Amino acid sequence: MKIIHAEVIVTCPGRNFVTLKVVTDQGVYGIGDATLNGRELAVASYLKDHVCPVLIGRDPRNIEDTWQYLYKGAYWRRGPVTMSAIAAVDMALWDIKGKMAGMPLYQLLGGASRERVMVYGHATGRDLPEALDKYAEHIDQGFQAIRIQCGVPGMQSVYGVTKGGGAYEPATKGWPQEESWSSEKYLDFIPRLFEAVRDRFGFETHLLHDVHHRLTPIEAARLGKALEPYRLFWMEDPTPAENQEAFRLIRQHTVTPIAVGEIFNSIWDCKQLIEEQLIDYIRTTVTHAGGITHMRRIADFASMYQVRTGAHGPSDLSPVCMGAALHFDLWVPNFGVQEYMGYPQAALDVFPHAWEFRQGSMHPGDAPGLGVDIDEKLAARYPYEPAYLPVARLEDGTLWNW
Ligand code: CS2
Ligand code: MG
Repeated sequence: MKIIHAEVIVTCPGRNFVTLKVVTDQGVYGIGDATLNGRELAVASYLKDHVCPVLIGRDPRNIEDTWQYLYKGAYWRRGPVTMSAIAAVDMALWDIKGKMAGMPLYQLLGGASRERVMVYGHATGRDLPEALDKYAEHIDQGFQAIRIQCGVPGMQSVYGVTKGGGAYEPATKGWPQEESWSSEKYLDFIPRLFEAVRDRFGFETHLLHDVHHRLTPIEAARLGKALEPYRLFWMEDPTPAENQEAFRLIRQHTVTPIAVGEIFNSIWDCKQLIEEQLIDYIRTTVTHAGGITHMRRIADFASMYQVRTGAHGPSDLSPVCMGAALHFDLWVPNFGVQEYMGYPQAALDVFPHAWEFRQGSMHPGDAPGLGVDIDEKLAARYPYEPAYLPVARLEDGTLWNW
């Protein structure tokens, strides 16, 4: 069996997505997601110019060998562009293997460890009353886990909150938007948000919050401690994680669980955080962390330290990644939760999928392989549109972590 064709499809049904399609000499093909928000064409070129040519003639059944070939063979290891490209190939090959076997991917991984996958949705409000209303809507939709983000009094823009209300999409067309940030205002307000949520809704629902890399370690420690009475499921990305030792300081002060890893792309990025048990949930994703093959390695390593998975699932990872993630989640023994932000209707139409959402949980479906396809004709109707993630500055103009 041989790969005879590999191509990259870039489409913008509401937002940009990069998809790899790998075709075999037996008529079976597989697809993989290679979307890296705001830097899409770098991965598209990596695939088109450097990876697709060397895939031709390879046996698609040898997934591990192909993974090692692309990882070790490039000499230049890791990084989001490289690892997203490898991930797309890996996903496509697992898709092919599943189709050949006539089995959904989760069956190839070892079968289902649970009936369905618990997902968390985003309740976001420009102010406290709106945030609480959104939280109530999520409870009505059946979510058992809800992330809450809220506008902060005195601050013009906050991560995770749309200016006009409605679904959050951080990437914007044109020049990167500039947001301003005050850790002081944020730290003063956030405990009041959680107090209000627990007062009104009680403790039945898992409560999550994303700090989005904004605090220093000691500030993060203070926040974690202040939030303890509200028993969070997790506090996400409390401080940038390039320096993993920083999390020791946070851990010395608080038992609020910590989730990190959405911008990580290899097991090496999370090694110290996991082996020193400095985090509770690892948020790497199939697309950005080297595909199913590498995610499996990360999850197995994490399981040795009772760290559970909590994969990133924003709208900027395509419905192809969502399918792969759900197969993985259904199998992985140390599953925690899966993020699900949802998609614009146009994106759902371009990517016909077997996965489904119902009452706060999801299932990947039982179609062979990933159970996700791409409608290429429809995709061609939505050409690529340059878009950037915002940048954040402190109130005095200093560039900060967005
Ligand atoms: C976020 C993302 O989902 C999350 O937790 O942190 O929205 C992230 O900002 C985007 O994926 C960036 O592209
Ligand atoms: Mg996040």
